[in-house]
Amino acid sequence: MSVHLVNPSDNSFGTAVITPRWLFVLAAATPQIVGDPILVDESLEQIVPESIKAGDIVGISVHTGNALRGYKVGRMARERGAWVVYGGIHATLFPEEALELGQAHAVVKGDGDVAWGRAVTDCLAGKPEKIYDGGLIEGGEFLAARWDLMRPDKYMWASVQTIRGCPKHCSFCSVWRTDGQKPRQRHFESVVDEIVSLRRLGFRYIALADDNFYPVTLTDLRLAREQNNVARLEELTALRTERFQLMKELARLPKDMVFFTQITMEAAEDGDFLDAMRKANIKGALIGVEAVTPEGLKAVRKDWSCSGDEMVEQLQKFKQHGVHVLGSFIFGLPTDKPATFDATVEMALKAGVTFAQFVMMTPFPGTVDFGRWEKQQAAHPTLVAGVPITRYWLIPPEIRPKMFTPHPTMSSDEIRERTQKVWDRFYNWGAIWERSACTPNLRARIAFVFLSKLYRQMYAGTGISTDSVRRKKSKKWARWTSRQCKKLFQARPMPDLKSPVREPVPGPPALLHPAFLESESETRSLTA
Ligand code: B12
Ligand code: SF4
Repeated sequence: MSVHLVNPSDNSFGTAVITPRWLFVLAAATPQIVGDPILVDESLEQIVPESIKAGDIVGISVHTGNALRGYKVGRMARERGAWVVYGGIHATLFPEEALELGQAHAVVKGDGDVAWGRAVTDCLAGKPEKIYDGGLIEGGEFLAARWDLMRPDKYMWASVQTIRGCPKHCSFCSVWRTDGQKPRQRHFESVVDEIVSLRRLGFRYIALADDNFYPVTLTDLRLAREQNNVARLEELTALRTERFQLMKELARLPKDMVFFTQITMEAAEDGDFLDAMRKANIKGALIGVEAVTPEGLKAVRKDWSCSGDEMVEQLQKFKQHGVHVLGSFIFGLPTDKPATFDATVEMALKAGVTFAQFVMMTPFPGTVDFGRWEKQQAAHPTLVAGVPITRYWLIPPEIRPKMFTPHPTMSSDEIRERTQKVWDRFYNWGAIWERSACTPNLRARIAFVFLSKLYRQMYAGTGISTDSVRRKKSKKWARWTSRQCKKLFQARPMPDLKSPVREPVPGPPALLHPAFLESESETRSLTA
């Protein structure tokens, strides 16, 4: 018998931008007794049904966007006599749906690092439980991925997670609810060893698949000190110190390595942190800007973020410290007006963000927005092809609306068209060429142009467009461009590369305070 792990996708491009990390982590979690699992990433190519035999175990990961395809794969596998197990964020939130529509034998909720092994063992014994609660494991328990099972020629970037969870509570985001508000930080040694194994294979571009790379703000530290909360101050300082240790180690890796992460804009306050990022070759970060007006920020519960010129300045700080920004903006918020679209793109251009994404408001399950919408819909549910709109992921993609929640003043079409125009303006050839000046040489500049166009095509071209000819053309273009980009990202493998030698530290590492937590003596009196 074999174990198969399937990453479902309706769109196969032959080459993918980023490795789906769960696939390689679950491979590491697969009990040795069943041998190496067979990994199928459908964003490369679709699964071959004949590869599944009776008695095999098939693990399928679903997020909301690929749930429908995932259920189809599961039904196919069950029909062929396999054990079917689901996991991932969507299955965590809707286990009953996976059992019913995906014909699962079992669903693993939460983290799979430990629970997947139990599910496999029980399937082998012919007695899987319906639900396994993987919960939220500690950072130290996160498994390193099995990169030896990856096809390196198929991906541009590999992904390594350094931290899970986020202390914020944005209304459109499920992370703080499903992954917790307590940051779960992985030991930096494990992160670095994994990155070294990827560089050996020829990967120099690594996406740090983090919820928020800056888990401790200066305000958090200040508050803990003002409240005389020594335990909290120690805890936060330890987290911060380990962030710096990680970055120090990353800085010792081959100089051609490039990292990219996700971070909140608050990091602009911390020059030391941004400098450490630059030295660590963390050259870019996705920042959820979401909205540019105070009303918009309040609507998404991000009123801790600044707006207007202050926002421009904060975004510019990243670039000044050598960290490029991929700004992420949401359109379709109830506070949006027609003028918001131009104001947003102008802000993005003024702030000099290197990349930007403009997504349309989607109520993802598990979020505050989703809960509110579901309540509103409860009395008179809107149906599309017989499916309640609050289960939009079950509507066939060809007839699925592009927006789900009505806007008080604009139609969905108006929002979609205006969003498309914003993408077109931000990613026109002239604007991209101008932005590409930030690269060090012509080769990098060409890579930048290709990547910008690919990014725009993959997100805006296939997602927003309602016109099927445009969508098809867009997919073809994305397929061709991704092949060219792959070549630009390839690096010479370094099979002999070793992890940097770590000197044994006598006792716990010295805790790193920011300057405002001042003199050593005051710190000692607080933590004594
Ligand atoms: C890195 C990341 C990205 C990266 C890389 C994506 C990639 N190809 O890997 C980028 C920036 C490209 C990205 C894009 C998007 N992302 Co994203 N992303 C993440 C992030 C931060 C980490 C994902 C990750 O790699 N984690 C590491 C792995 C190891 O963890 P994991 O996937 O959760 O898997 C564990 C468990 O879930 C479980 N498990 C998972 N699968 C299975 C299967 C089985 C059988 C079992 C037993 C267990 C199991 O075990 C694993 C190990 O513990 C998550 C947030 C999060 N905390 O999950 C959001 C997240 C997954 N993204 C999200 C979204 C919405 C998107 C976008 C739609 C954003 C947008 N509007 O464009 C796109 C969609 C891209 C796509 N088509 O997949 C949402 C999904 C919400 C939902 N309900 O589906 C999340 C949860 C963030 C959020 N704000 O809520 N994303
Ligand atoms: S959107 Fe970002 S900052 Fe807000 S809760 Fe989610 S991960 Fe945290």
